[in-house]
Amino acid sequence: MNKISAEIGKTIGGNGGELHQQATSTEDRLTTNHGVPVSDNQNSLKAGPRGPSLLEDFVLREKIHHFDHERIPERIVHARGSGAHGYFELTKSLADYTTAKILTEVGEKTELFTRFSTVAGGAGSVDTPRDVRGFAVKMYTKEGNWDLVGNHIPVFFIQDAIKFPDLIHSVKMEADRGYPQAASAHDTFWDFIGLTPESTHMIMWAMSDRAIPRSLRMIEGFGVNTFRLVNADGVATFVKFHWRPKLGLQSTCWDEAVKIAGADPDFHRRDLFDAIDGGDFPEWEFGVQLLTEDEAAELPFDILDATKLIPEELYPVQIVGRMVLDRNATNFFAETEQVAFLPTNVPPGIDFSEDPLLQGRLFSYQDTQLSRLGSVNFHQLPINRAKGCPVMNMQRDGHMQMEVPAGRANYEPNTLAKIGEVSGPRESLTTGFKTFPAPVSETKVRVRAETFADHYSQARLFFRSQTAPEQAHLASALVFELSKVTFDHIREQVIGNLRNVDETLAQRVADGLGLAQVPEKTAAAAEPQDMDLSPALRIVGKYPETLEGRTVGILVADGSDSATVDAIKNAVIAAGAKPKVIAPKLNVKLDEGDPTLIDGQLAGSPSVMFDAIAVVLSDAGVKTLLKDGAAIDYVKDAFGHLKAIGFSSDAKPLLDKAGVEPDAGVIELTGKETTAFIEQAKTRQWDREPNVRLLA
Ligand code: HDE
Repeated sequence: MNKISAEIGKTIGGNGGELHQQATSTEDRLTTNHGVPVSDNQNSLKAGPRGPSLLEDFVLREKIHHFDHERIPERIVHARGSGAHGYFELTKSLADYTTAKILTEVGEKTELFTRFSTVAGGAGSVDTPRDVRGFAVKMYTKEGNWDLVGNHIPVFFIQDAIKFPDLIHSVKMEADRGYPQAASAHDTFWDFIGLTPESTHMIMWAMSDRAIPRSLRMIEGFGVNTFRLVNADGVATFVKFHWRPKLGLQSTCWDEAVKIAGADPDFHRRDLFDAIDGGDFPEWEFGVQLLTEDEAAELPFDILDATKLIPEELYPVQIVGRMVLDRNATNFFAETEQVAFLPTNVPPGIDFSEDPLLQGRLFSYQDTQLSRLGSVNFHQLPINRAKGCPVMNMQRDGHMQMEVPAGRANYEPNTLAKIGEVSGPRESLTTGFKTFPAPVSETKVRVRAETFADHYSQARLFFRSQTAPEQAHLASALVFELSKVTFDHIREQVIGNLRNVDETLAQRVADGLGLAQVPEKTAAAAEPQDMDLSPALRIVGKYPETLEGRTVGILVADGSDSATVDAIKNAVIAAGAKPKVIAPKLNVKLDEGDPTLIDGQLAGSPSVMFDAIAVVLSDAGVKTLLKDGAAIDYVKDAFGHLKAIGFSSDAKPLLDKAGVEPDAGVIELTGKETTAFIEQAKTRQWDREPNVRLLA
């Protein structure tokens, strides 16, 4: 602030001018966007201290003008996202199948940027709705960017790209009323789903607990569409891509997800940021399922149909690499918001299949970037720029050109642009991208292939492969969603479809909704088949039980025993998790010692934010907390959400008031013994569920 304005600031009642530092050199000097030094960033230019403001004030006008245009259109789908930088490392060569260097050079690390997202909600919506999660990875390979733009569910709602706008319109907030936000539990979505039986398999996944993940660090990822790998001999192999979280796959309970949305709308974004910030880098295995054309032809479904998966029991996922996310974005907008994924970004050696959903995606993403980022030069933004290799061609100019191409030759071939001995850049028949010459010779038609007709067998496979608690959650999710539907005929249509999946499921949903009878069964285009169950489709039991990467909330108050608190903290850390000490006030006097700072204030840190809880209270402490609804809910919710609860003996009255009944997951902490508590904290208490919740 300069002298005059500081004086004016003081004269007219102060604007904090005396708190503002002055620049000391050109290095720390505030400037306009054009580099003109700014003398006063607190006051606009006025005719006299009390105005009016002057149009001449270019500092003010530039600042407001830029601010007015700070937002770009959010993504029409996947608007809400969180991203991080990291690397891919190949652990096993796929040279027999592909020439892509990223899949053949074992040990090479390739920089990448990953963006996770929800699908339906806007950019400012909450992190924990029931929804599909996007799992998009941009790998900056030596042969150009490879964008593997997948989801956390291996199948999709529709088979043909032409249905995508209808699907998305139906799930987004309803056209006339502008709600609900980030929710599928409404008429238009289920209207579309009921009339689109091909979506039934995906609905099974979307109604399962997979759609309410505990953490973005604990989701699987899938390329969904079938791709091809092409080797040096030009031989193609069909491939499905998989990401597997090292921390295992974990979900929340529905009631928990709803409460997290209120307690911390940024729950997943914060969790990812904090983990990476704290050096706890999330990691995924990268795997492939490989099939020859002949093997694909033998499958009882079409490999080009994105509503189908290939059971891992038939074609195991071969782990060939890993992804580590080890750096948060420096700037959310510049990176996470402006990152532009294109399924068309594939290096030589990876190619597309004829999957009609994928084919539609191949032009859509390029197109959407133009309306979102506003320029054909969006690839020049730092986050989108190919980093593993030079980018050279004769494309020029355009809105927001950020390069300054030198030379006269902006055409090819030419003799004027010299790169070493060559007048380049030039095409390369040996290393350039070559499309796999899949034979095409057919009549032009608008039809759905007969091989896409079976809409229910894999939905049945999914439902029947789940464990009992998972089936109950799935059925209950359907009840919840359909209870929000206001038209009987829509509900009936959906349940009529479900009868093709599993009669007991349809019955449970009808009972859960209180329908007098199960609606009429929908005629299936192809009779559903029973397939061998696939345990790989479960969450429960699929990965080893662990506390790694999780958080344990330890509720304390003045007078709590510090030795017990320390013992739990140490045991939690030893198990790879984070302890968070929660108390009614930010400072607490354990054992009546000196006040220590805790991690979270009780009202703002409900137990939904933790994977297990411990309650360590003195006799006096518990008496106070018995009058605090937040403390009672803390315990009640943890019990209802099937979490392990460790407690000191004096804390027992709080558990009683919260309605906690003894079971294997409710453990009295005696002395420094924490083993039983830590063991139970590694898993949800599924056996408890029938005692705390009525499920369909
Ligand atoms: Fe997308 N999708 N999609 N999608 N999709 C977009 O592209 C589209 C589909 C997926 O973090 C958009 O840049 C069509 C399947 C992810 O930035 C848009 C069809 C799968 C993301 C678009 C599909 C996906 C998108 C919106 C049917 C799983 C977020 C903004 C033919 C394999 C990427 C954008 C990010 C984003 C179109 C279907 C995954 C509009 C037309 C199937 C993870 O171009």
